[in-house]
Amino acid sequence: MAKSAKSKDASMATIHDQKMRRGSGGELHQVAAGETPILTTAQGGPVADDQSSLKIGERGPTVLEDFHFREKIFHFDHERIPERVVHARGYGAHGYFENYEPLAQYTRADLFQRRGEKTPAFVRFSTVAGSKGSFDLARDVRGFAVKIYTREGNWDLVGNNIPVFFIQDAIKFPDMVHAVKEEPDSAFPQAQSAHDNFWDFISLTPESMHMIMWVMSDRAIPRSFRFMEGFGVHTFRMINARNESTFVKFHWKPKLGLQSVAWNEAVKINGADPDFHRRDLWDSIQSGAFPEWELQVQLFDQDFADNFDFDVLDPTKIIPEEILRPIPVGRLVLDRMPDNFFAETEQVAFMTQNVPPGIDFSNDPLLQGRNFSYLDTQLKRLGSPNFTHIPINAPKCPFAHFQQDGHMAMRNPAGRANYQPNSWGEGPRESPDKGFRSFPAVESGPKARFRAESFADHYSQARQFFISQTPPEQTHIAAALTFELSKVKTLVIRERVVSHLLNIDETLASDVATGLGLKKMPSPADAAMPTRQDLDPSPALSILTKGPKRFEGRKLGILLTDGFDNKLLKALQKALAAEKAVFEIIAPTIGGAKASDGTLIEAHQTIDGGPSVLYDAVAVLPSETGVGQLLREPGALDFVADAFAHCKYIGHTATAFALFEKAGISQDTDDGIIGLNHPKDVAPFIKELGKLRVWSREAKVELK
Ligand code: HDE
Repeated sequence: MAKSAKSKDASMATIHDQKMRRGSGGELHQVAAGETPILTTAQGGPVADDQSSLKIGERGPTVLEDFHFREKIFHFDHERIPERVVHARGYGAHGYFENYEPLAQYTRADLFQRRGEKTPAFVRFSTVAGSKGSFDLARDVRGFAVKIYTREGNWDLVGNNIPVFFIQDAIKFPDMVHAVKEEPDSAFPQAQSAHDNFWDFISLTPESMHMIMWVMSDRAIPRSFRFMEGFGVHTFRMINARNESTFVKFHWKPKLGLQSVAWNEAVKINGADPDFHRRDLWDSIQSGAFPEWELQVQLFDQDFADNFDFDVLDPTKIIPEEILRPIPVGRLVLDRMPDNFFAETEQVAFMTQNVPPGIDFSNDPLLQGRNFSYLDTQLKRLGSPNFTHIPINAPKCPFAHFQQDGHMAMRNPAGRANYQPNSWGEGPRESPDKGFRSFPAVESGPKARFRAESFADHYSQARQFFISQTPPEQTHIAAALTFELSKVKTLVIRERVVSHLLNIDETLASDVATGLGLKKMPSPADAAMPTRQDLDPSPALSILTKGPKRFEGRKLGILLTDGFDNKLLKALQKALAAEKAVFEIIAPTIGGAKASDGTLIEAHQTIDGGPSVLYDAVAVLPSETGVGQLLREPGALDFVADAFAHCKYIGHTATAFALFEKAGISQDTDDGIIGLNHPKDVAPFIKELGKLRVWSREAKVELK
């Protein structure tokens, strides 16, 4: 009693010399100088006792009068808002977009007018199918949604890490999403497309075949958000001050190159660290290694559109970069994590229809449908038409309108006039000059439910994607299809998918059919149009040809035991720092390992907590005696066996041989197993690491 009375007195005494601190939601907390802030109710009333509810007698009933208890529980009961119908699991960060050169020739959008100008931005990356608490490394498309707070309002470029989509018309979206989500009767599988409903829908939807090639490729299991491309997908328009339109496709190119993981690795990462992608973004931004992407645009006119092989309004098609070179126009840098996940990342509301003057839509039927859906979904999720009052969604430029009232209205316009025109000389008026004007495209035609004839080719670009991949990437696509279809229980669905693959690539179809143990090859699916065989491979579609060549931004896992060579470790750490790469020490105990010179190095992970799937490459540096301990640890055997099977570079001391032998690894398999016995061995090892994987090992992996 005496104690709480004292703290209350203190709050009253210092009420005049408070420092005010603004929380992430914008509210003011009272912080008495040099003192812990006082806990209050949401009404600001100071709380004396937050440990026990108000009762009649020590063992008596709780009373309704306890307003602090009731407010606290009431608020807790209402903490959840509906998760996003799709893209529920996501992670966001703040940053900025920096414009390279004025783009006035193509667009009047203000953010593109001045060289070197920085505009604040917020990005949310996501998976599509899983719920909010699902794991990060699902085989799935990744959302890449960018909100740029321009001086002319927010521009949301709500893209994905894959430049095409499953369907051609928004009216199919609910079917597509229902099919991929957990099945409605059993409520599983979670965050996985490997089930009957998904493949049933796909096998009956030939327009999805190009997208299927992408989601069965390694693009769908990225190593990090930092190493993915982003795409606006649809054709948009840029409109200049003379009201001239140029078609545009938007691309985000990661500065550190593209990188994905192996499927077997992804499955294990999900167990070892379900937050693998979140943690990666958090760690890199917190350590000052700010992720960066270049914005590139493919610009084209009506003439190009009319002569291109496919319809530029069809979101299941790309324009290969070799045909139309993307032009760099700026860069996006992420340099700050949100103060609060819920306030910012969960409540951020992206909307495709948020475009500034100078950016406009095309008639892509998917984009047109999205422009309805995103506004609608915000009302459901955020519960009020005033969701733009939430700081993360509010424009950062001046804004003025006559919208008023509604739930949670934070900022009603002041003054008498709440309409216009008015005679009071108050309030904003529209500006024909500065305001958004839609491009006056001329449209005509009968009213009907159309699917354009020009959208009918479903296989040619699927084939082009497949033949553009390197052999290991092609193997991964076949393996992914085999894996997914092996989870499909209905034989006819498996056969139907193979019948589509026959229209894409015969070898792919026969590899999958063999993998599935199909008794006989089905006939090719009926195709609205024959598959074109004359499209050239597009090397830009391969991840491996866009690799980083450097180890920058990557992580080495260093497995140590007592008695390790500290000089070697120091040389390794120095070289990694020079490469701007990071490392973690893995040791039998979290207390660390003692070097032969007596130095104690703390561990970041124990062997079970830091399996090699969490690292881009590994170094195994046990001492002569320490290796004996590793031989008894199943986790240590998995550490090296997985690193080997996942084609990673493995640096090692000669003392590690015994471990390799027990794990069934033959050291002379390839050049990716590199001796690290002396500090001078470090430089060549680090140089090799830039290649990231020895994919040629994949065919040879044989764990004895
Ligand atoms: Fe979305 N999508 N989508 N989508 N989408 C949503 O909006 C929708 C599509 C994408 O991090 C929803 O706020 C329709 C393509 C991202 O908050 C919803 C169609 C692309 C995000 C919605 C599509 C995307 C969403 C759910 C078919 C890549 C997450 C919650 C016409 C270009 C944004 C929400 C974030 C989210 C509708 C197809 C990207 C329901 C109707 C194609 C990155 O409004």
